[in-house]
Amino acid sequence: MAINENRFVADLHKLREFGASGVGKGVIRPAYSEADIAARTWLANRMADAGLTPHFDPVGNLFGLADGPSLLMGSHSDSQPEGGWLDGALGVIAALEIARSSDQPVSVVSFQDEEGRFGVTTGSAIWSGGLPLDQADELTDHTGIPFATARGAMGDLTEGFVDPTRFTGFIEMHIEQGPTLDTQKEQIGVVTDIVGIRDMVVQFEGQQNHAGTTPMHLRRDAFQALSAFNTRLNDRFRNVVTPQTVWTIGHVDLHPNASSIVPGRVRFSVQWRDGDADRLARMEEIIRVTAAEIAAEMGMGLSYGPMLGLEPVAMDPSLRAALEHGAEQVASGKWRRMPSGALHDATNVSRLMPVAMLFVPSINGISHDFAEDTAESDLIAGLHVLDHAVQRLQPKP
Ligand code: HGY
Ligand code: MN
Ligand code: MN
Repeated sequence: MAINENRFVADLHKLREFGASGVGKGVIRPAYSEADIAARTWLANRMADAGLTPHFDPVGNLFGLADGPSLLMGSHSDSQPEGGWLDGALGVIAALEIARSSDQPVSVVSFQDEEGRFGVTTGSAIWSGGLPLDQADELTDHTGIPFATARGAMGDLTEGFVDPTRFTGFIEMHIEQGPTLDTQKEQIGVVTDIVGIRDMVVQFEGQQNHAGTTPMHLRRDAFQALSAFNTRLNDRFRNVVTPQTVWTIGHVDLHPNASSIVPGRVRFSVQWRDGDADRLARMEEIIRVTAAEIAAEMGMGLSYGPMLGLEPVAMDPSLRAALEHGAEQVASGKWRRMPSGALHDATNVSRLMPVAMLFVPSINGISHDFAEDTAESDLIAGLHVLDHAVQRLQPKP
């Protein structure tokens, strides 16, 4: 059966209705939210309609299983707290369309908490054995809710973990989430490698006090500590990083966060990414040394939350070659090989089986924002590349 472009586009828009933000095409569908669980329930029904057997594992990863050995395709359907409609959703719905049109068995997956409400690509990290379930259960989100409690919201739906040996490989289609393809007016990116990441929480504890009466030289102000730490860190990193290295302080919890109180405590995330594991380790050392210096100089207590991370990984050459062949058929002269600076479930799945990834452009390179979008013609081009690749991978009689 041929792929059905209209059905693919209609399902993508249907998924967008779960947690629609009302701003552009944006969605608010964080892992285990009501909208996320409703979307997964709808997806499970679409999988069943496609002749697949829906299966929720203990952490809410949703599989649509084909009978016997199969290729696995998909991505995630949870979103960032302010997310775009395609990040993850595209890979899941494209997989569904391939599964219902392909001659060979294709299973579909939507991993849970790829966006890291509780960690880094949590659902696929647990399934792949990279993160033990008992350790994951102790992780908390930024409001203090434990992972164990959140996944309990899916309790009635879940069964055991799926045996990964039933899958012959994994292909994930995704939006690029960066400017390269859009700037170069290209349609397809075939991923060569996915960068590695480290992510941890740092806390400075000073002394909360009155903002009118506490002399400047007696303060132990947690915000001033964070500010000094950030400036010194940027300076120190300059000797170590490349133009591709990135680091972000993206979440800051300043206590008690009031205009007339010298803040006594700050807890903040530090995340850094690079394609070289040695560089990631060197950056961690710099972070820890710098934080300890600031704490000593400014009279702060210093503590760290759990350090999470994923190693850089290369894509499987034969799956990648099938995608390259498809890209040449569909978008000759308008595709490239490229690394991924964003993280993906494929990194975790590569512990279990060969993996490969395909990108389509992000308009203006914007993602993790309600404004995220891709031209419909590019979404459809990506779907056709997948279709070509899957046909090429079909076992020869
Ligand atoms: O942060 C990432 O790279 C991914 O979108 N979760
Ligand atoms: Mn994603
Ligand atoms: Mn994302």
